[in-house]
Amino acid sequence: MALQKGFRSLSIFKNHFRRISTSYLSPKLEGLSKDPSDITVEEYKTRRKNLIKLCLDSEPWRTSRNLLLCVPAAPPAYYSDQILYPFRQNTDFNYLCGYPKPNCVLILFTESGKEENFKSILFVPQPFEHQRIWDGEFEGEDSIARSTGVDEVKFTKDIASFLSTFVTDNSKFSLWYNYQKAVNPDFHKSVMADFLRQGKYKKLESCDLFVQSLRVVKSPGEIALIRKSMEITEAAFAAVDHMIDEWQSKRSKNSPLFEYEIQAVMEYVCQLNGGRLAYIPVIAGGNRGTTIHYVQNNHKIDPRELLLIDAGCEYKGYTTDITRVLNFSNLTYEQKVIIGLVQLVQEACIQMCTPQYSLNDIYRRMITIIGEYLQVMGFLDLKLEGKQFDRGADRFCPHHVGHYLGMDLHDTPLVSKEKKLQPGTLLTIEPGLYLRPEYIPENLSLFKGIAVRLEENILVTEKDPINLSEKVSPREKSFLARDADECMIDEKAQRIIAKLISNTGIK
Ligand SMILES: [Mn+2]
Repeated sequence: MALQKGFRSLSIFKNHFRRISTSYLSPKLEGLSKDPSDITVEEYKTRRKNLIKLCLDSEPWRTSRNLLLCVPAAPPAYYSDQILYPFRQNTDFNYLCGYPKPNCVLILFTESGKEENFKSILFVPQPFEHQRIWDGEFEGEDSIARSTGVDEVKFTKDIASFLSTFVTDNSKFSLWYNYQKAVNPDFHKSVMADFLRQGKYKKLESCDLFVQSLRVVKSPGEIALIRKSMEITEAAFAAVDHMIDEWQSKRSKNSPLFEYEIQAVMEYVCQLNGGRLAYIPVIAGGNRGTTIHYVQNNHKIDPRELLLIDAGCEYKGYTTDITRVLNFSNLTYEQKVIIGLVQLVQEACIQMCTPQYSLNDIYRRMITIIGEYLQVMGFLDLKLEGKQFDRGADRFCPHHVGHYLGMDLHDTPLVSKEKKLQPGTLLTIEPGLYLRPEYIPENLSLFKGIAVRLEENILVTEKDPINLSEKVSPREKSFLARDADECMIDEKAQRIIAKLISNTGIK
């Protein structure tokens, strides 16, 4: 039985490679730009300096300006006994020093009379004897200090004694440590819980909001890495386009295409280029797209249905997050109407990605346009107003218009979505419409099960927003422009939408 199964999967494997090893893949990959430089040591130093400044400036009236700031690295995560998941560093720790190993602790502190000259110590686990046999050679303290730019590298076993000396030397200090959300529970239990119990600090606060308020504005070095991550995403979507073309040209009843095959190709292209998928992608055919977090990806693709792909790449800690909708046969009128609407909403929302607006401003605009259109179409009662109107529209688009993007997929969640966008901020704009059958009146039953989300990654500037993802599965190649006229919604509907958009005051 096992052998037979083995043979079966071998043939799938071959078939799969035939699909992706043809000429279309390699030129695309060779065309990728040179690897941008990593974040420099100088930039890590600047980030730490900016953070200290924010903490000190938050209490200008204090007589004592001493502080002790503690940011732990993530612990390793286990899949099962001793078997590791791929390691992912605590993002704030990564942002502040870039050191990629688990169970470290970064401490920044100022001492009496030398507030402007803060010091940084990176505590790393001391390698036990023979560890190199399991984990490779220990890098060495000097090398770690050079690559992170910290003043000193010590071993984590010495943190407790460092803390007690600090307390003796500095009677008044504020402690910056997020004890409510201990990033590293073992470190919290073994060191910090006791230190907190002693209560020697004058004030206890978390610096998470300050770190995130720095992270939300991207530096040129970060934008270069994001662009590279985007190029890989572009290559991954292009490989999918080609795989689908090939599948369609040779389509037969005996050769189904499964959603996970698309996931596999994207994973392959990301890894081949030094990245990885940033999250489990959503590869959802037809009605499954109305389940926002559908990640099973185990169904056959029905060429009569739309296919929603939400996927992104993480490259050197920087993430992209893209959604496209593909079709395999002529679109139905209903599909065209929904796609056309989402496209127009998206264009209107992207125009708002400027320092005049906040994410929530854009969200409210999206809900207004979607709701009014759904009323015109007969999906929502024309009499709905206020909260009921919002609730009605929310059924068809139950998520926000977007989120900040960067090192994390849902980046800097502590930065309010009411805050006006700042130049250098990266965000997603991802309006969607999900026509779950239970919300669709019978006279509109042909709309049942249609799911469309279009997601772009937008960089806010002083002037016009920049769409970093416009080359990802560009519209010429995806359904929207395979046949441009085909895809436009009819003139009357277009006029209605144009009017609705102009009513919202967007130019
Ligand atoms: Mn997203």
